[in-house]
Amino acid sequence: MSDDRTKLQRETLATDFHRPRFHFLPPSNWMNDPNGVIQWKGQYHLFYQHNPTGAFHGNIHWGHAVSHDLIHWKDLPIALSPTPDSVDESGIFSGCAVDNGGQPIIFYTGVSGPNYGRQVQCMAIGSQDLIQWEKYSNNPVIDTVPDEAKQTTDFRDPFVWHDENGWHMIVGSRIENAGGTVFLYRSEDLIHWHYVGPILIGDKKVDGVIWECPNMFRFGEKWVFIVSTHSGEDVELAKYFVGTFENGRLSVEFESYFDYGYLYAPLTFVDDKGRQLLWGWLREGRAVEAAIQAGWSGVQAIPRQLSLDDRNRLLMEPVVELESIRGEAHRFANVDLLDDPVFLVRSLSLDMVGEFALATEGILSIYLASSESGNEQTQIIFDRHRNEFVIKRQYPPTTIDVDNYPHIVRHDLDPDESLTLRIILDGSTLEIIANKRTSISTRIYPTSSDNNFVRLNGKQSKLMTLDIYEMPSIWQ
Ligand code: DQQ
Repeated sequence: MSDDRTKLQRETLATDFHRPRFHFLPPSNWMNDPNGVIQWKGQYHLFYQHNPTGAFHGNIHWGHAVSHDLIHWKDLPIALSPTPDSVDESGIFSGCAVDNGGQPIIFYTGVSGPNYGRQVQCMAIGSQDLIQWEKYSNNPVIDTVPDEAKQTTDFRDPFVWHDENGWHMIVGSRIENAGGTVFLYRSEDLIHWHYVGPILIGDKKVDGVIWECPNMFRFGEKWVFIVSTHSGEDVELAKYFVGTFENGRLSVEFESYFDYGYLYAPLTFVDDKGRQLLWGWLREGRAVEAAIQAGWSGVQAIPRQLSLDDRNRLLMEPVVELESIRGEAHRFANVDLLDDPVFLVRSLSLDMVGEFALATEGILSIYLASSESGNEQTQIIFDRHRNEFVIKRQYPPTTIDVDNYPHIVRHDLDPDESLTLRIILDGSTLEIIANKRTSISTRIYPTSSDNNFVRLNGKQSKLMTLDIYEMPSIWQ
C-alpha cells in the first residue's frame, strides 16, 4: 500500500474519538496479536496479525510497521500473505522473528482446512531491510502435533530463542482432557526440529483449555514463561509463570496473571539497551458490527519494560520513551480526599502517574471519561480494606453492544506500602498499572467526546502526588 493511501486512511479515521491517538494501530481494518517483534539495525519492527480487507478476524496476513523510538511509527508493506493451495492458504497466524547471524527469519503458523483445523509451523527468510519475505520452499518445518496431545487441531504460535544449547522453539497447544500446554523443540539449523516434550501442562479447570502465544525468557537464573489462555470458545487471560527450567521442564515457583482485562497475546523481545520489552494486543470491547462500521479494530498496548522483584513478581512499566511526547502537565499534591469529587482536567488522551496513601479502611475513586453530570463514566475504585480494584464502566441505558461488566481485581499492598498508579487513557483504550505489578487493561466507548471529565474523591485517603499529562497524536 502506498504511503499516500495509508496516510489518507489514517486521516479519514482520525476524527473518530474512540480511536487511540498515541497507541499503535494499523491505518484501518483489523489487528490482533503482535508478531515478530524485533530490533533490527537499530530500528524497532512490529509485525501484527492483520486482516487488510475488513475490521474483523479473518484473511489473516502479517502487517508491518517500523519505529526509531517505539512511539512514532511508519507503515510498511504487508510482510506475509496466505498462498493459495498451500499450508498457509487460510492464514498466516502468529509467530516470532529471530536474527540468525545477520539473516532475518520469521517463524509463523500456517493454517488451512475447515475451522483452521490444520496448523503447521513455517519459516520465511527476510531481505536485509525486512521488507521482502520469502517463504521457505520446504515449509512446513514442523507439520504434526505431537502424539501426546491426543488431538490434531490446536498447534500454533511458535516462539524461538537461541542459547548455549542451540535453538529452541515452543509451540502453543493443548492436551486432550488435561489442559493447555506448550511443546518444546530443539534445532541446530532452524530447519530440522527435534521434539523434546511439553514444558508445563495447565489444568483445564483453571487455566483454559488451550495455551496460545507462548514466550520464554530469563532474568538471571529465573525463567519467565507467558501464555495466553483460551477456553476453546473464547480468549481468556494472559498468564505468567516464574521458575527454573531444566531438562525441558519448567518448575514453577510463582504464577499470576499478566493482565486482568483485555491485554492478550503478549510478545516479548530484548532490545539493544538490554531491556526485556513486551507488546500486547488490546482487543475490542464492542460488537464486531460496531468495529466494522468504525472501520478499525484492535490496538497495541504501549510497549512495557519488564523486570522481576525479589518475590518473583513480574514488574512492568510503559517504556520511558512515552514520556518524550507528554504535553501540558498538571500537578496535584497533598490533597486529603473527601466525598466531594475534585475536578482535575478534561481530556480523553492522558498519561497519569499518582501515589496515594490509604488508611486501613481507605477508598479511592478516580472517574474518567465522565459526563458533566456523571451519569456516564468509568470509575476506578481501590478499596484498601479488601485490597481490591473495581473498575466500573457506566453508560446511559440506551448504549448497547458495548462491554460494561466490572473488572474486580485483587491487589495486595504491604502494610506500609502506598498505592502507585499509572493510568494511560487514549480514546477507547485504558491501561491501569498498580505498583508496577497489577495490570488491568480495558476498553471504554464514551458516547460523546465531551464526556471527558477527570475527577477523584475518596475517604480516609490522601493524594500524595498526581501528575497528569495531556497526550498528543503520534500521527501528525
Ligand atoms: N491469534 C492468532 C493465533 C493465536 C491467536 C490468529 C491468539 O495464531 O493463537 O489470529 O489471539
